[in-house]
Amino acid sequence: MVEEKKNAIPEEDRFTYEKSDIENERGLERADAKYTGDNIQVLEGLEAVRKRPGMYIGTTAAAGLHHLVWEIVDNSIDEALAGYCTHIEVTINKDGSLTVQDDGRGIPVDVVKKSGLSGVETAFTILHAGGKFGEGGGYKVAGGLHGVGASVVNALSAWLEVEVHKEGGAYFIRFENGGVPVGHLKRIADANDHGTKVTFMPSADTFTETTEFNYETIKNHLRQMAFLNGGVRLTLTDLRGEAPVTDTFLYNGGIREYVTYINTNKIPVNPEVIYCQGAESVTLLDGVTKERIYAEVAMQWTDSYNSDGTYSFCNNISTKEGGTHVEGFNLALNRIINDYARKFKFLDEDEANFTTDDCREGLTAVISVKHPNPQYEGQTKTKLGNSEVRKIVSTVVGEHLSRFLLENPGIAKLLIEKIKNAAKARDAARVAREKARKSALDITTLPGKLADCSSKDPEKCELFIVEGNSAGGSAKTGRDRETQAILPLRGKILNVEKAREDRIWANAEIGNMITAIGAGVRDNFDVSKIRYHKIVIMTDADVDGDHIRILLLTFFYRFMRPLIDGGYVYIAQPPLYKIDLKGKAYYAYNDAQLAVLKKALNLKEGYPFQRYKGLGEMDAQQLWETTMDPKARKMIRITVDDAATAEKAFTDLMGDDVLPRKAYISENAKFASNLDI
Ligand code: 28F
Repeated sequence: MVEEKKNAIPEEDRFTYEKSDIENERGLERADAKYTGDNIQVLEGLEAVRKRPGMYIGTTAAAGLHHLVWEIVDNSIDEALAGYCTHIEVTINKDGSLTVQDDGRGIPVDVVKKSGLSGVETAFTILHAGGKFGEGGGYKVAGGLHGVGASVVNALSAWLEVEVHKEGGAYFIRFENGGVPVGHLKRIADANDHGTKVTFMPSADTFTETTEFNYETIKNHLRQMAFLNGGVRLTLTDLRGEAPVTDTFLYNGGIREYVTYINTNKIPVNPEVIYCQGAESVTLLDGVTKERIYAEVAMQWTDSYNSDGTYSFCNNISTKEGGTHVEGFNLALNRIINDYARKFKFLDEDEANFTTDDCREGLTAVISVKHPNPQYEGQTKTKLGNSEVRKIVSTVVGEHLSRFLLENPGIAKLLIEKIKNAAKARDAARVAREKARKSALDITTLPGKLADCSSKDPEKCELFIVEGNSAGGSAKTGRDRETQAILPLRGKILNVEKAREDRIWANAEIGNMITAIGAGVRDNFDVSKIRYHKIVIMTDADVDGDHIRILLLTFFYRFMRPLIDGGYVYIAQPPLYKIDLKGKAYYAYNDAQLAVLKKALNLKEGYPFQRYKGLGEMDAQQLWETTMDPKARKMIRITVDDAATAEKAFTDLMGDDVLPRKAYISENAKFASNLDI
């Protein structure tokens, strides 16, 4: 690939380029960036990132590791949004490094006045360099920073290589130990294509938990990028296994296709996705620069009953806490639906308006705005604060939706009738909820089936929700009574995805869980009131058990979302196999472990072993020592790193089409991350 410079340039003249190399670069100015103050500052800048990575990427756990990927991919996406790149390839290499390659213009290779370095070296060594908007650009979201630029990736990489193809030449530079350039940007060959390729190896000094990229995580992110940036092709390839694994995403319909994807297996009310877009110019803070704000919305109602199917983004970043773009959308939705309902007598004079929730029942909407200078607010900085956005979105949606209803009276009728039913169910549910809430709040009515623990310190307490009475009995006997409570489930629980709210409140199993957890549900769910800091789902390791597990996860996702977001939900992992040898019992939790165990005990071929069919086959002692004892057990902690994926997973599962359900159940909970807790 490139003849490696044997040894890095000695410290003292690191920023002095050999004249020959530079002047041969077809008139590139000589970069005599001597060891000046700001170059020392350059190194200190990257050192600062290495010292406090959390400041720049939010966390050094797996989520932070993947932030490095998003940073580099974002730079290619920006090149695509500028109209110069159509294909972005992400490759997880055999050695664990990751490559992102685009076919854009190629990062500028000429020398940047201010830093005296090439554009490439500036982008990869100066903090916030190449920021999207002017000096020190880049914007902060999601706990860490977004758009901090590629220099943060460089600072947190054991090594990083950049190859730029531009104007007939191929240029290369390598950095090591967190961004120290090895040699300088060199022209290494002719090139008749164009683009930028970055390969980096995350530093194990920074990412102590894991430096292993997760294929699903990257795949979900690239799919979302492809939906949000219609027309850009994103490819992911994993070279770590025996054979390469690859996925390609290209959605020319952009967010319209995103809505269609989320609505897979749901029955639409309006067959084609309603799409609207608009833009407006604003003058930036400097009072001079005019920038465009773009807003686009795609929406489709389906036969589902949930009202939280709105996904909002700003500059391709998920604004999980919503913000002014969502407020604008809700305002328009509520106004247009109610005006139409009154105009065509679906609502009588004396009847109250539909609420926004009524209007959003079964609605999947994707709201994507592009803003030159976004202001984020909220707990995790994922709430868009720019007030001018509210009007833009409200106008765009208002105009388009009212036109759609007027032009499609048949569909409008179906929609309004669905919304009207939602309003009726809301009233009925409120009555039922009021009743359930009263019983849920006075703990004395704890369900009889709950074998509670004696400790009252939620941090220490765990609630095991156990499939079947026999396993429930063993769990009650085998548990640690001080900290472990048991709630046996009688068979399948109600599928909240397909049931209307009033039926949900009437369901005993659901009511028992709400009462036991003790923190209410939905908007008045208060995570500080939960009675257990671990909610453990313990079901059989068969398809029925998996189904019950997913029904429970659907319930938690729909009614106690902070429980999942806060990482309070776990899945118990009972052993699959047991081997008795010389009076001792050995357990294996999967086929691989069974093989290892057989070898470790050097058993003869055909030595008998037990395959557990259900929890009920274990006695209390075995259940305790294999699945409940904190010192021995292995549990999966549920996290939802991508709401839309989870949304689709649930509807895939709960949808009418059995195939995705079976395929889905057989895999582990897709959005869980294994942690030995
Ligand atoms: C695999 C990662 O980083 N692609 C990129 C470009 C193209 C230009 C550019 C990037 C600093 C602030 C201008 C080229 N020609 N892929 C990438 N492709 N950065 S990053 O310019 C950055 C400069 O603004 C580019 C003309 N204009 C811009």
